[in-house]
Amino acid sequence: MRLYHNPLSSNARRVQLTAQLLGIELELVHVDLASDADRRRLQEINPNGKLPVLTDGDFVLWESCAIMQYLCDLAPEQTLYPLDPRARADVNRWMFWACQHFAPAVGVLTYENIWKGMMGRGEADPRELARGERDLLQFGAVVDAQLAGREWMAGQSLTLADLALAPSFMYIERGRLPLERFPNLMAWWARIQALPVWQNTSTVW
Ligand SMILES: N[C@@H](CCC(=O)N[C@@H](CS)C(=O)NCC(=O)O)C(=O)O
Repeated sequence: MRLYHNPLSSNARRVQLTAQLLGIELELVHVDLASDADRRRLQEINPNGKLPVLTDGDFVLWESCAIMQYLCDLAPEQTLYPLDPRARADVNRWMFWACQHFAPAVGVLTYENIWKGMMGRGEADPRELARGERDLLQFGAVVDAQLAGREWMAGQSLTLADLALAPSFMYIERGRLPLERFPNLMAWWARIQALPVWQNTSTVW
């Protein structure tokens, strides 16, 4: 199986974390999002022009969380994606939530504080910073409350719920994400960082 990715992509990292924990080897294909030729090739396999994309023979799959779930479904005996309907629904809930709410709030701050300057698009916009901070504080409080008395987002073992959320923290410092005030969240983040698989997938940047 091939994974089209870029080491700076938090969405691609979700998939790499999952694959490594499942012991599934992926052939990594580096996509340079600044290259027109790479962009054209990416568009051919994902009409959204976004990473990550998985190919498994003639099967092409995009959307990071769908890829994570597919990999788990290929792995017998895996524990990252429970089979029990309620436990699975709980994990699904946090995966959708991470994509729909948490990651976009992080994205506002990482764009304003990191990518905008790198792309020569000017200074951070104070209104956008305020919007990102407001949203992230709201959603950070939800994570903090969920982690009270729990080691991991969906209970006492690591699941796709954690792996969907964790890559949003890649840029906690550079993106100036205001999350230090949440003790349960920060303790979870320390547990994530201690995972060998987190260290194996870390970017040099
Ligand atoms: N919902 C998608 C989001 C994919 C996405 O936004 N990927 C980013 C990299 S982290 C990307 O390819 N951005 C390039 C662009 O938007 O032009 C997923 O979870 O896979």
